[in-house]
Amino acid sequence: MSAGKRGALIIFEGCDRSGKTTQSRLLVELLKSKDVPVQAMNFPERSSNIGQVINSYLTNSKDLSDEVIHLMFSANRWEHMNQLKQKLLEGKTLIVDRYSYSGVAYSAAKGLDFDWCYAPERGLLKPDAVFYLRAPASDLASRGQYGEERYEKAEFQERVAKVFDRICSKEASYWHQFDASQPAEDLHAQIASITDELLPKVATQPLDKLS
Ligand code: NYM
Repeated sequence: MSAGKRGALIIFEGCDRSGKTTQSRLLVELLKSKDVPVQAMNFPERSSNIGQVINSYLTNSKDLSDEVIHLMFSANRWEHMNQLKQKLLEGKTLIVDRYSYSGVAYSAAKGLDFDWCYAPERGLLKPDAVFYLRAPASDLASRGQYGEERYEKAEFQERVAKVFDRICSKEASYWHQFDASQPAEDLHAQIASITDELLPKVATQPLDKLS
């Protein structure tokens, strides 16, 4: 990369089955084809010790209180922050499937206080853009059976979507909402065009923190 140019931190958010995984893959492939240094990541990152506890919880082999698992998800982001920062400063753009907002949305949907949920996220790197894939939970459910993991129930997902909507209207300056029920190629084209404008714009901006 040219001196002083950093990569962008781009997050995909949305309910389960909203197409985040497909869209992040398409965006990574596009950027690679343009020789943009890029890396895909996702949270939870299940390989660390904390990540393995989260995985046991999600696959129902372990029970933890709502508060404890919430803080584990947050700790899982914190334990990777130096690594993310370093990559961004080296000029790598990071395309991340889920971040702090999933942490808040899934826990607040269980009834935990919104501000309490957000508090441990303060100080983490602030994304340059969040691409929020939004579709009615009934549409998402009709894409096929939800899996076996915790949270994969239409009624719960509807509550999660409400919290995402609330965050989206509060953080409108860097959140971009998309209709997730449109064809994947159309969605990708919109995401690609926003990313095209974003990368040169943020390249010389300092990294910011969630406040
Ligand atoms: N999830 C994910 C949370 O509850 N809190 C978080 O902080 C994060 C990052 O984990 N149903 C939930 C949302 C998903 C589940 O994510 C696993 P994925 O993207 O399916 O691996």
